[in-house]
Amino acid sequence: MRGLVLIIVVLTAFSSIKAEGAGFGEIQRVEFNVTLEEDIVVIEQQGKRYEYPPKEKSYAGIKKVEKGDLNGDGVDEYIISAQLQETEIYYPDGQRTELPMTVYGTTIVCEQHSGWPEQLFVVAQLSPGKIWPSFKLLDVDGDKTLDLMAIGYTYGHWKQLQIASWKNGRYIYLWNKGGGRYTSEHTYSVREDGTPQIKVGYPISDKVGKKQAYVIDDWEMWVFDGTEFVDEDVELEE
Ligand SMILES: [Ca+2]
Ligand SMILES: [Ca+2]
Repeated sequence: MRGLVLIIVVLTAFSSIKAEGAGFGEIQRVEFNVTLEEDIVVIEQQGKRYEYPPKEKSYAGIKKVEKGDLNGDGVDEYIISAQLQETEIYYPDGQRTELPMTVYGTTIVCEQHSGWPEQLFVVAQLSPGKIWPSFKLLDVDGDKTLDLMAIGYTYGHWKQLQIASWKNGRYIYLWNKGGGRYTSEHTYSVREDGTPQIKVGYPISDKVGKKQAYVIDDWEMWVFDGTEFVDEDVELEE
């Protein structure tokens, strides 16, 4: 038993380091454990156990699981979206902030290693928006390898995106703008000539009578220039 515990501790440390090295370590979320039990995906976190497919309908839990080869090595990764409890956040400097009990939506990429087929190693974590996490696997940058578009929503029901792509041995963001609460809305589409674009809306606070409301009336268009998304208006001015 002690040997098993030690292995899990070492593996957890290993996957944390990997996730940070992959450029996703700006904010370290609550650690959780992802395993496979036959065909059931299990996330254990804060003493809670979430299964997919879920046994019952619940607000918190695993919402979507797909397999896809994101790093082009011929082996499928597990991509998992889940709505999880959140009680604290760890920052890279070790600082810890306690939060009121709430939930956050997250999408993780997990690798399955042949030595421990039942353990899924979290190698990347994206958390756009706050609620209703989901994702799409699609080749945004046109290099013939699938990229991960993580989708979330804010409480204003604005859709927010983060896009991760495997480049030179690590995951990098192709798109990571906004993502907080009440900050922006992102709409992805592809032009007729094949150029990906993301329309970004910025809400402003507007006082309607005594009520404070947020409305979006400020829009930008970002286009993919082959390497990154650039603001179309800024590009035109040059
Ligand atoms: Ca792979
Ligand atoms: Ca790609």
